[in-house]
Amino acid sequence: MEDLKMNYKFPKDFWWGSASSATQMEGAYNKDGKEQNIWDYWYEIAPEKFHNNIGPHNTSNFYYKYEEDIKLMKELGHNSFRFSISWSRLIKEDQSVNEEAVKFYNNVINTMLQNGVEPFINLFHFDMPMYLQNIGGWENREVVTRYQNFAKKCFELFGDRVKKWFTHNEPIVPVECGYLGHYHYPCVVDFKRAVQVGYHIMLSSSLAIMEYKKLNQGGEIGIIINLTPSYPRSNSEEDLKASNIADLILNRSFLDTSVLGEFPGELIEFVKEQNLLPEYTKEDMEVIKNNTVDLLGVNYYQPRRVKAKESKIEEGAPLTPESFFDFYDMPGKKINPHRGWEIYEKGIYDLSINIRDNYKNIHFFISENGMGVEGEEKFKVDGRIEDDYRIEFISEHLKWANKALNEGCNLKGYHLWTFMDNWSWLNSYKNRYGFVEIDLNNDYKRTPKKSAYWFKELITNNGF
Ligand code: BGP
Repeated sequence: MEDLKMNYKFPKDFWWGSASSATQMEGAYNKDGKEQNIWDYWYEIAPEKFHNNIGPHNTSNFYYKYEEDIKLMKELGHNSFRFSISWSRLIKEDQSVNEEAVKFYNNVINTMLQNGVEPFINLFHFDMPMYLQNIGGWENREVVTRYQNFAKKCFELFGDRVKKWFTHNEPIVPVECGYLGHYHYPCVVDFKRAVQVGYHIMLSSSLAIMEYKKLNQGGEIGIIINLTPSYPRSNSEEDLKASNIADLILNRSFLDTSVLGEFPGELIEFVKEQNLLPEYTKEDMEVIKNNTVDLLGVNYYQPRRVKAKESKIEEGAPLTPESFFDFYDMPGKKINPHRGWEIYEKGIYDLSINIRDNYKNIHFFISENGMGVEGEEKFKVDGRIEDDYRIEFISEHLKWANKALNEGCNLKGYHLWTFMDNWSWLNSYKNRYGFVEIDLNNDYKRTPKKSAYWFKELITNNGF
């Protein structure tokens, strides 16, 4: 790839670190009062859905090993780490607070602060408590209120020390995977229900922001969105239109709402035309308008290459966003062969410029970016994984991030997905993403990979 320049310097106070989520790393799925979430339940009824039948019960055990892990973060030079609070661990079905969970999260937060690793906390990372899914999950307005209460409780319990909060991780995922595809429970394909879910998630985000502001705790609150810049195949009217719809549904429905406080007018038109309008109230729309985010986390993995609809829609097939556009295979594109995702480093620059120019130049950070690799053991030399491909992946993305920074983008940090290899939705341990290897056959022993030391050096120099 084009070498943009030789030295890449980042600001002194740049946030360097990594991200993970409760279900993917905690373990102790049924210990100390934790109740079931949709993942625990789904694994119970359909273990064959999960790669090698490994479910969320087999994670890296951060619940028991957090001290060791946080010390390792410090050793590796990280100044921040994002994790999520498990709703079904903290709040019981009878709505009381689980004191064991409070103790655990307090210990984690305090240990992080003692080690100079700033906690960034996210409230929802795909893990709906089963007792709430049973009453309709995000389709039910009551669940939005229950989330609002959960968020408020988290701020009250931990907000004296935690100054970076996020309401959701990738709000589109429960919509797209749970209600437009078969990837997440409840595996429904119904565009209208999906729109209701998306609307309620965005409303819940604004209500959490409202609660946070009332408490005046002196921190910041945002949301984490996975932006997938949408590139049309050509400049033909049809391709441009298709790419615009993809962008509208997949990016702007979440980005505009969070930062600007309104659903894009075009999206509302589209939803009305297709008879997909969700149930909403004027009061709730006011809440969305008045409670926008202070900062943004952007997860960036891959772009979307879009063309006008060419494939036939099967008779009787349900309406989905993909009824309105097709994806196309761009010749010569770079691919991560393990995960099948396109690698397009410049996407990070394009999305940054978009935020600078169209979203109030709000401050944001890259909250996830990473490379999942299958069979990493084969890159082991003298007991350590020599993941030069990951070093290249990170540095190529950082070059473009650096260019964005130099052109006035308000970029504050970079977090890799993820700190240590973790369990993933459906794919379990198929693709490894971490700076640190987890040995599943040896009590989840942690061993830093080559990239961990390279990243440490980068942090020490604030550049490379
Ligand atoms: C993001 C999620 C993470 C993580 C990552 C990698 O979308 O926020 O939870 O899993 O993607 O994806 P995967 O694990 O599916 O390869």
